[in-house]
Parts: sequence; structure tokens; C-alpha cells
Amino acid sequence: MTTIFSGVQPTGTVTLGNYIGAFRQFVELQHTNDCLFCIVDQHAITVQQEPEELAKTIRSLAAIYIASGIDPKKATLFIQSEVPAHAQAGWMMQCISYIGELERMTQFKDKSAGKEGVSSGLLTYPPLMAADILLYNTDIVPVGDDQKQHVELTRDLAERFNSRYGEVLTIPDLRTPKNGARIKSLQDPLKKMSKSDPNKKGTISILDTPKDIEKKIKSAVTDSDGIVKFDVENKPGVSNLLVIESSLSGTPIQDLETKYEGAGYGAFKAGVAEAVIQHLAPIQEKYEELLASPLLDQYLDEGAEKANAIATATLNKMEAAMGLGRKRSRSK
Ligand code: ATP
Ligand code: LTN
Repeated sequence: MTTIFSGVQPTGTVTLGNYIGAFRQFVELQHTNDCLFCIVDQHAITVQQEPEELAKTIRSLAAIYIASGIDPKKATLFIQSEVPAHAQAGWMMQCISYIGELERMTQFKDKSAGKEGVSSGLLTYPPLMAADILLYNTDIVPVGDDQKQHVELTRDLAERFNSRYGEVLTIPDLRTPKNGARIKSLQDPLKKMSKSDPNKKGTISILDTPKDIEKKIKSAVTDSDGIVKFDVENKPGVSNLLVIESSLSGTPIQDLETKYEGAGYGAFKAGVAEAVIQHLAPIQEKYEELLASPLLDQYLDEGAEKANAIATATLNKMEAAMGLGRKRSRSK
């Protein structure tokens, strides 16, 4: 069976970008593969977090995973910091990474640009992500477009480890969605929609109320020619809204262009808002139920137990291969 692994950071509320780019792929993949999904809280602290808020966001994210359709009986859902092997293997991956290759990561450049007091964890974040993936002998990593460079680095690190210490690690492949791999901000359709964007008008959270969704889509930046047509280069705002409606409703973009022919942007935006509201309503309902239920902790406990067993086995092999501790001398 193919092994799938992915992670989402508990930073802010999950956006429509995360949902379309990541969660929907997860839900689709869980039926025919061996899936592990992680709440990567150790990645979240590369940027300072308020402890109370972080703890709440972790639970909320777990509920969002399940409300979006992840079945914790089929897929393993767990919290990164509850599986110590991640930090241990992350350190080993750091020791085989070069500072130069980490400084070239665009996410590091974006998140550190113009900031004072950038944590060293922000730079060494990709080796920890590599450890997350490699501990589970992962074949495929489903993510949005923005994570492509990190998955490529993971492949390089795994190959480097194997060539230095023997064939221990599986080389993973990337999977991005055909439609919606990079949902854009509603206020700046050249930028990706992001959880940590301080301008909340550009971001739809999957927990937003119908009123907020309508308001945000109504004020989405488009253009002045009034034609609903998919053209990313010349009409990025309209194209982004078309991608959103198409991926949520399952209607091909061409059919949406026909639907909105001659309609004007007012009717177009109302239609997109309706599609988003309809799609999110059952997810929001399930989310509230889960947060109030003791089942959430039970699922996370079971997930951590399963993940720990697999991760520890790989960690032991990695340590033995590198010569750490007494694993080699004891096996003789
Ligand atoms: P942050 O702003 O804190 O960096 P983020 O919104 O980028 O957060 P992550 O937790 O880093 O969210 O990403 C979770 C998953 O969602 C990843 O697979 C990522 O590729 C995907 N993703 C994030 N933003 C988008 C987007 N705008 N369009 C499509 N996929 C996205
Ligand atoms: N870097 C990712 C989150 C992440 C991840 C992972 C994704 C951490 N570890 C392992 C896939 C596999 C992000 O910022 N979205």
C-alpha cells in the first residue's frame, strides 16, 4: 500500500487555500492509501506563539481535519510534539543539511524578510519537515504549490543520508492538486491566501460566518472589464474566484464562464459566495460537535500511539546507520 504523509501548522484558522490545496487531497487519498496526517506544532513555534492560543489552535485544527472528512479510523491523525522521534530525526537531518541550501528556501526568505530577531528554527525548519516525512517511509506528500521546494529538499536529504550511511530512507514524491494548488488572497490576487496574513479581508477562514464570506467575496479585488473569464495573467482576481467556485462545486471552469456570461461581477461574486457558504456549512456544523466531544482526544491518543510505533522503528534504523548510541555494538 502507498504511504501518504502531510502536515499542517496550528497557526491561525485554516483558510480556504489550505482546504482546497491540502485537506481535500487528504480526504480523497485516505480511501485507497495508508495515510498519516500531522498537526505540526513544533513547526508553529519557529515563530513566537502565545501558549494558550497555540494549545487551542492545536485542538481546533484536529477538529477541522476530521470535520473536513478525515476519518481517524482510516487515517492516523496525530500531534507532532507527541512523537519525540520527529525532533530526534530532525536534528540528524539538520546535521546533514548545508546552511546555504536552507538560506535558499523561499519560505525562509519570505518569513524572515525585514524582521529582526529571526529564530534559528525558522532556518532549520525544512530538515524537521524532512524528518516528519521520512520517519514514515512516505511515498507521497500531498501539499499546496508553496511546499514544493521543501519536498524537493527532503528528497535531496534522504538521498544524501542513504548514500552516506546506507539505504535506510524511502525517497518521497510530491503531489499537488490539479486545480487550486495556490489559492490567492482576495485582496491581492498575486499573493497566496495565507493563514498568517494580517489582512483578514484577503483570507476566508473555513469557520467564517456566511455574512463574513459574502462581505469578503463582495470586496474581492477584480478588474474593470466586467467579463467573467479565466485568464490568470490578465485577470488574476476573477480567475482566483473561478478556481474557488470550480473546485468547491465540481463544475468545470468553462461551464462557470458560460453560467456567468453577461452577468456582471455583482452576480458572479454572489454565486461564488453561495458556493463557498453551501460547501462549508456541514463542515462548520461537524466542527462544533467535535470540539465539544471527548472523542477528539481519544482519536489523537490513538493516532500518537500508532505514529510512535512507526517513527521509533525508523529512528532506530537511522541511529544505527549513523553510528549513534550503542545500537551497532549491541547488534554484533
Ligand atoms: P502560514 O501562513 O502560517 O505559513 P499557511 O496558510 O501557508 O500558513 P500551512 O500550515 O503552512 O498554511 O499549510 C498547510 C497546507 O496548505 C500546505 O500543504 C500548503 O501547501 C497548503 N496551502 C497553504 N496555502 C495555500 C494556498 N493559498 N493555496 C493552496 N494550498 C495552500
Ligand atoms: N511546511 C509545511 C508544513 C509541514 C509539512 C510537513 C507538510 C511540516 N511538516 C510534512 C507536509 C509534510 C507548511 O508550512 N505548510
